Amino acid sequence: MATGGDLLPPLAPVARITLWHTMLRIRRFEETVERLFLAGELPGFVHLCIGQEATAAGACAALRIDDYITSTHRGHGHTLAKGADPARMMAELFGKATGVCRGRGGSMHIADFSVGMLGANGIVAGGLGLAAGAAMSIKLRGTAQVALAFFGDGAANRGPFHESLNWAAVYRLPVIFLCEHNQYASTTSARSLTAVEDIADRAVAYAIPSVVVDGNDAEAVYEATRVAVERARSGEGPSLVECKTYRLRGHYVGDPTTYRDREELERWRARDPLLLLEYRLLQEDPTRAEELQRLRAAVEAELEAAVAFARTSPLPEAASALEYAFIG
Ligand SMILES: Cc1ncc(C[n+]2csc(CCOP(=O)(O)OP(=O)(O)O)c2C)c(N)n1
Ligand SMILES: [Mg+2]
Repeated sequence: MATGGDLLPPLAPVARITLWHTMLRIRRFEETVERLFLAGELPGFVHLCIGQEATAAGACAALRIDDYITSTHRGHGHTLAKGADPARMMAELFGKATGVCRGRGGSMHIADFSVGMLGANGIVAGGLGLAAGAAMSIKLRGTAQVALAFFGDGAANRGPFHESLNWAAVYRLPVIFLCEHNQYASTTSARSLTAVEDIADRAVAYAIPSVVVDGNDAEAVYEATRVAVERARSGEGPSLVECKTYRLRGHYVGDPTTYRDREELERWRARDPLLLLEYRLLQEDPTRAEELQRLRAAVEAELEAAVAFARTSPLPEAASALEYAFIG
């Protein structure tokens, strides 16, 4: 096992503004995607992570570009936070040839290997095994990388969760299992179908250290992930980080969300991760307002350019339909 990757220090003030900026980029990207989808401009099916931006931004801030992540069906935030180009991501969602997967992946199978993003996944819990496999390859190749799997509370009730944790523990793999506990799996509340309050409790069964954090606090997510990454990089094996959060939108765009009440939604809306960090940053130093405003404008310009790029890009050639497919 190679050790000695750069260990990251606690966040400096400027890095906390970057964290807020990343969350804003995700929020505005997804609000735009929602609007475009409802206008009929995007094919397929779209799951948004609005309300959960702190987990993507906080966790990826603790990773290097050559570290790996695996994602879920709700993967735009993870992909952006890991460093993918929003214009090529937008083109992917439009199914265009200039997309990060040449228009073949779309929202639910978005990936960008150039920034270590190994893929969103239509199979719930599919990413855990892929991350354990990536971590196995890191160990065999002897590099100082780590792998991190984002997964949901619903995924923790599937077999691959248990298989991946056991495998990672036995081989002391450099992997972080990061649970985005957003209280629901589709329309089912975790309370009704998950026997434990904290998914982190299950890590004990595999001798894996775990921690539960406020998943709407990007700094807390960063700090917990940083500790887990240090453990992985120094050869001490896997960790589980559970982030308590909430999706402020439906399971998918178009979900009427009749299964949750208004009061619950309002309670979580008041804990919007972007507002929480913005409040903290401005409380400490009100003069930061100008900087935040400048970043807001930059985000809008970036998005406008991304949408224009996606709209004007060509669709893949029909004759290329079988390219990049593995045909036995
Ligand atoms: C193996 C499998 N079973 C069921 C589904 C249908 N499905 C898609 S998303 C989802 C809920 C997943 O919940 P969770 O893991 O908590 O992620 P969240 O949607 O909350 O981000 C389900 C059941 C699927 N895609 N794959
Ligand atoms: Mg969930």
